[in-house]
Amino acid sequence: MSLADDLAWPFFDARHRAMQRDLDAWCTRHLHVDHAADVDATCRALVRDLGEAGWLRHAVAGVEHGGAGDAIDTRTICLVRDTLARHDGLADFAFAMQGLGSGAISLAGTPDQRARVLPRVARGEAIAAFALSEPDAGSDVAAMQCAARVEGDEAILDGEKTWISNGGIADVYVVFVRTGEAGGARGISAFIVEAGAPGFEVAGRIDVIAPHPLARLRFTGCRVPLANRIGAAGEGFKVAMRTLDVFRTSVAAAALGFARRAFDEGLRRATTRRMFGQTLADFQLTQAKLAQMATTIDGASLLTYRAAWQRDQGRGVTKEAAMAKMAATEGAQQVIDAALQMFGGLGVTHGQAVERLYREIRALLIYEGATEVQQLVIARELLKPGAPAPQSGA
Ligand code: COS
Repeated sequence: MSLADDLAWPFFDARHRAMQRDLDAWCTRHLHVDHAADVDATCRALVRDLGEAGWLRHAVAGVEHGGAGDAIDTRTICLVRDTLARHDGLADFAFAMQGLGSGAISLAGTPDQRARVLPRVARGEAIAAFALSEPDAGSDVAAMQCAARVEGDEAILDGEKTWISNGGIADVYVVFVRTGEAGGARGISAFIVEAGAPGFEVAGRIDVIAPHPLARLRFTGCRVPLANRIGAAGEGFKVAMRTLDVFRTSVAAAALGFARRAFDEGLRRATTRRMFGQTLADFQLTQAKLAQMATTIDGASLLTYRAAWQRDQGRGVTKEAAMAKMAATEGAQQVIDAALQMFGGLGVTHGQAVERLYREIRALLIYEGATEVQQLVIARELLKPGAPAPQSGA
């Protein structure tokens, strides 16, 4: 269940193995995050360091725009997140949000939009954010109310967004708004909004159990050039879903990184903690727990890298990404909880890795589509007309 073992799977090429080995070594040398320090300053520094070291090139597409390849390589993104998350959750956050925040531009931006934004994101000189959720439109994205009307060659945005990661520190926001070409999902468009645009403000910061930059955004007559629209008018929902197809799989990878770290911590504890004249690992109860944790991690890893590999083959992955996200995040929570239990009272003490992991994993079961949304997505794919029919018995 170590990532080094999983890299032998046929999902990967030699370049993936080399990249992961180098990143892991870089993390050991460079990642010493002070979790007591100011979270905004820490995230800015992490983006800068990841950019300078070249790791953010994997978060954007297009070699001419500073990307590592012409298309986003989902396996690489997942390996980066799996590795960073095992070392430090905030480093994973910093990497992931550069990718999610600029993902719509990588996937559907015009050449001009890509040239304007992606090189800065890849170098860590601009911080990106993805603004989709609203107070009354989280799981039900198509219910969004934040709207834009067109006047000449400008779009004028009015409304609110919430739960926006990097809100407050981002330089570039991809904002999804209702533009009214049709009702529901067919009347949404995506726009690039630069921090500092007149009429755009951070309405408030949100404190969460695993601190990271998170905010509510407000748009009041905020004017942006129509040239900042990503994709065609009314196509924003599909752009959002295509972006999530990539990044949902990578959330699964981050959950895996957390789970692998928890397993390592738990194993170390189990083999060194003595009680009743033996180690914790000598108890069959502990052995059963370790076996369950390892199996959960391997299952989640297979689902995650299956989805990543399948997308890199150019095939649809809506169902596979949803399966991976659901299984890996739910599984990681169980693994982390079991590891924490092995630490007894120490496990809930601030400063312990398992305590931090316990707080860090929780949001992953909610953002980029809660577990219940993933179940909905999987079931819809299974029940779609044209989905493979059940085979009759032998
Ligand atoms: N890729 C491309 N297109 C997609 C797509 C995907 N993965 N998923 C849906 N679409 C398309 C559909 O094909 C449909 O196109 P047509 O209008 O041409 O038929 C359109 O988008 C609308 O799809 P659908 O009818 O499924 O929309 P719903 O409003 O029913 O979508 C779910 C429901 C739950 C799937 C969607 O709202 C969702 O994913 N919600 C969770 C959002 C989320 O992750 N929020 C967190 C924000 S980031 S922290």
